[in-house]
Amino acid sequence: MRRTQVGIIGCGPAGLVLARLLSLQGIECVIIERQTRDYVEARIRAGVLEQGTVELLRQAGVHQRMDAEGLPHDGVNLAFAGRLVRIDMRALTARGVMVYGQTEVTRDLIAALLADGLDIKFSSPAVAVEDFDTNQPRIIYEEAGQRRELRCDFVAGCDGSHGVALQSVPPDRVRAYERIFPFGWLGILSDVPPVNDELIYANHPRGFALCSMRSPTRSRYYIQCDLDDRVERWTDEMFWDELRRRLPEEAAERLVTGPRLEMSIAPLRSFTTEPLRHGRLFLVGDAGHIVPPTGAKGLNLAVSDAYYLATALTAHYRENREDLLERYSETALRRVWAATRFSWWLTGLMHRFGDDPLENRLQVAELDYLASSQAAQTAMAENYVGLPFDETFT
Ligand code: FAS
Ligand code: PHB
Repeated sequence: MRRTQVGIIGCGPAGLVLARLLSLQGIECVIIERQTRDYVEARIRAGVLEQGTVELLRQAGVHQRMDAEGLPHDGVNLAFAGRLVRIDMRALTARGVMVYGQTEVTRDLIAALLADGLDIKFSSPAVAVEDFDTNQPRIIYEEAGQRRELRCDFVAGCDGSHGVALQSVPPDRVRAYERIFPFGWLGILSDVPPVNDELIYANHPRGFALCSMRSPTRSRYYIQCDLDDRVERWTDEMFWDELRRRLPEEAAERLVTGPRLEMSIAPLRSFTTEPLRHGRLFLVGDAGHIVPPTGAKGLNLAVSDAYYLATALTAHYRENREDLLERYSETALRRVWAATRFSWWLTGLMHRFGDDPLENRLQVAELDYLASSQAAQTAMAENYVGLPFDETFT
């Protein structure tokens, strides 16, 4: 039976950032990942990094490509009623965001960890976490079809939504808060120049639209779609036509279209479990909470959870302290709830929920207020660039 200090289930941003921060502190860990390396490195997900995430990736020494290829953004744009309003985040908060794909962040972290000799067991699905109420928890996993056990001091469940970590906890020990939104996002990735040099979030009577990018030559667009919609139903032309309809004229005219590299539908869901600690099992990232992607918070929350847990584990191993491990759940959840509230608010403001014309009129009225109030813009900007980490957590 293999033994390690921290057993990590999942090779997404949460597991990778945690492993990197722990390795830099000389704390031994092993990552158990059910997919192949190629699969993990090909996944297309988030694209906006908060300033706090950018600073943490620099501290972790995995920033070279991000700083060379990432796109720093000082502003974000809201489109509604034919208008385009820019929120100058830099002027309002002295902070910005970085547009750099989660795919690239994942590749950079895996490369750095493997270069340091970290053991990442790809194609090894974990099937259960056991004995997490003792000081010797075990991860049961399969490797090359064989049942294996990894004995640890601590287990970090970084296995995303519907992972085995949370499923290993008796339901009566978990409080869950869930909302499934009555629509999804149909997203396209295409090698065309972005319609704008900053993101555009569009509120339109036909539904929400988002203009994002991965580079000056690769764009990522989303349109609100019905939950039961199917990618097969959409030709590229249909997607571009519908997107064009939902953008203000000045942007619609500039839209460059092209063939899809990828097209997929993501459901919109808000899900939070409490607590994030069960004995010596810690939930990190999507394993403990999901936010709708409107606020671009999912990846960033995975990183902040990993930061808090790495800080707590380092204090445990270095100074034999238990206080930060005890405070991990409440501290991480405080930031999670703040991001959940913001993602909920922006989703409510920018999406079409039904045919009630009053609803859209109220949304436009709130957007009009946002366009004219520095106080409202500052509130939005400080949430979008990312609320500060808890400085007392040291
Ligand atoms: P992840 O889901 O990234 O990683 C979990 C890992 O655990 C995966 O590699 C999985 O294979 C592995 N795993 C699962 N079960 C396992 C088991 N039993 N054994 C071993 N390994 C196991 N956020 C945005 O801000 N913008 C977006 O546009 C956006 N788009 C998204 C699209 C999709 C389809 C999804 C699902 C999420 C999207 N998100 C987006 C949110 C996303 O960025 C997540 O918040 C982020 O990936 C969370 O990172 P992790 O917690 O590491 O979980
Ligand atoms: C993306 O670029 O994929 C993206 C950007 C902002 C969001 C969601 C997704 O809010």
